Amino acid sequence: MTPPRVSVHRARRRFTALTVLALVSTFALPVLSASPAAAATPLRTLAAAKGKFIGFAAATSPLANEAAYRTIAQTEFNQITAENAMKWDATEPSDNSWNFSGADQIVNFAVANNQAVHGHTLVWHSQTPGWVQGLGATAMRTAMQDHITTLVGRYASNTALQSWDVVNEVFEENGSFRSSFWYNTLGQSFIADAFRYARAADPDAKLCINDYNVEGINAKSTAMYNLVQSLRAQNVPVDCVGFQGHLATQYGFPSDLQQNMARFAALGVQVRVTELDVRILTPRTSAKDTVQAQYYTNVVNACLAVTACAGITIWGFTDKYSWVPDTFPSEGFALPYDSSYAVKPAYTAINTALGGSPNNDTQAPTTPGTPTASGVTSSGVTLSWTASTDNVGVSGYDILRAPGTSGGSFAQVGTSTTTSFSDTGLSASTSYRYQVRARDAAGNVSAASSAVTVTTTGGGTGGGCSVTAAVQTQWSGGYVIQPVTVTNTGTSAISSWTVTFTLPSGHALVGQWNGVITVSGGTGTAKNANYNGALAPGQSTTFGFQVSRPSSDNSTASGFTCATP
Ligand code: 9MR
Repeated sequence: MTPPRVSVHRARRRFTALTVLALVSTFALPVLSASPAAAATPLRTLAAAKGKFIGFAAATSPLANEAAYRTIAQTEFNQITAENAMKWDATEPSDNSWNFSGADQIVNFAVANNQAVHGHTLVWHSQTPGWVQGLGATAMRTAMQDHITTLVGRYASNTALQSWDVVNEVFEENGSFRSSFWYNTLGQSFIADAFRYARAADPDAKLCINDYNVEGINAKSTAMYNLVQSLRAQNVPVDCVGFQGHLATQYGFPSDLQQNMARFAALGVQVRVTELDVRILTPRTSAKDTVQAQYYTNVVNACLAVTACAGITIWGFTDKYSWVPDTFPSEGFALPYDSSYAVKPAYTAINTALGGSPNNDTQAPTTPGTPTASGVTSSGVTLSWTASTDNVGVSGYDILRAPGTSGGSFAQVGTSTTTSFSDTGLSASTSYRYQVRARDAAGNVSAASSAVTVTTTGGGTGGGCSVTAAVQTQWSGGYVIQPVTVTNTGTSAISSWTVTFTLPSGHALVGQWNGVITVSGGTGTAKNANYNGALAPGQSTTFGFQVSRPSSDNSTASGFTCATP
């Protein structure tokens, strides 16, 4: 047995503007574990891969007016329930006087975003206008039939509208029928009648009975179980059972949720979690966020474990719009996004339980090492570089290329999941610059590495050489070019080589090794040392040098070319 939970239908408290202000300032916390919407795989993608829906209850005003709300609504969810817009007081406020504006708005949004709609709710004791409540038995039954026929009929041919809560909250906590005006006027037959009217109006929709505090196995859920069994035995078209899932961390998790779902599933009905939220006692803390996240995990796991569980609808998604604080003044923060639309640990929990690997990661990988070039030919080059590191893990590298030895702009020419990349299709005797940058799974991108300049060979045979150069390190007053790699790209040995490069004005050579470098005007000329001029075909050697430059200047030597005289 789960501990008793407080009714979700305690009278709503009306707040004065002053009270609301006081609450806002009491609740104004430093942001806890919330971060900008993670670049995680959306919940709807993950849920669909598991054959489940993941939905939310939509409020019409932010859906119409807030881009941030809409973006999350369409990106993350593949199912929508109208939080209030399809209820009786919204759709038929007086007898046969209809208002479908909110209902249509939600259905249209769902159609536009390839989402299923769950109609909520046809026959309920709450949010039903007084004109219905005061009717005698015959007129009340007729009003119920008219309401169901018109509302369900309106969307029956719309493939987005896939299911309805036909009757809602018909039990008391002890499992007896709720003493509502429906029951008191019509007796329990109103339930079977409602299902039959709904089936007649839409033969394809899944027809559900829905309630709260029925997540675990208890007197109320057992009464519901018995009713569903008995209705189905009488061929009443009950297809589905909704467990609302208004949970609160202070009452503990209904650990027999999965078992409870499974016993309903064995009756042949679909089950679903229809109104999930997990409220906490204010103030919000990270410890409470963690407990709340675990509850969300548990619900997702239970649904995944029961084949007949079609999916989960969260009752909203942002703490900005939640029924909880209005009903339970010292409780709230029940949803997976905070009131600024940042994800909370609960979001991460749902995403993870659905098989995603979100990490709320905003830290970019470190910058990769300057690429070095090898295997330079007349049309290609192989680049390799030192790996980046990342707090979560590097998922790959982008390879960027710019034309020439300076100027132009870098454009991405490929990606690699290793620390090397071969570029092909280059022009002979042409210079290119390459940079690499790293990505992580959350989409964070590192800075681009320093560039290496590559000059393709002339494409002929015989002696020839290529050169690549990398900036090993730099500071405000200078830099080191190392290694400059000279490769014999020909088919016969060479005995000497000459590399030329451009030194920007104000740059001066202050050190060199493994080569003999002279500078004249803005051109550097490097000849081999007496021990590294001889290179067999394919063989490489390296040299390097150090340059001083004005502290305001961050350019480096460029335009390396190689010749074999
Ligand atoms: O979230 C709904 C809130 O905006 C309404 O004021 C309230 C009126 O009763 O209904 C809320 O939604 C309820 C749902 O329709 C049925 N199950 C309980 C939900 C929370 O009260």
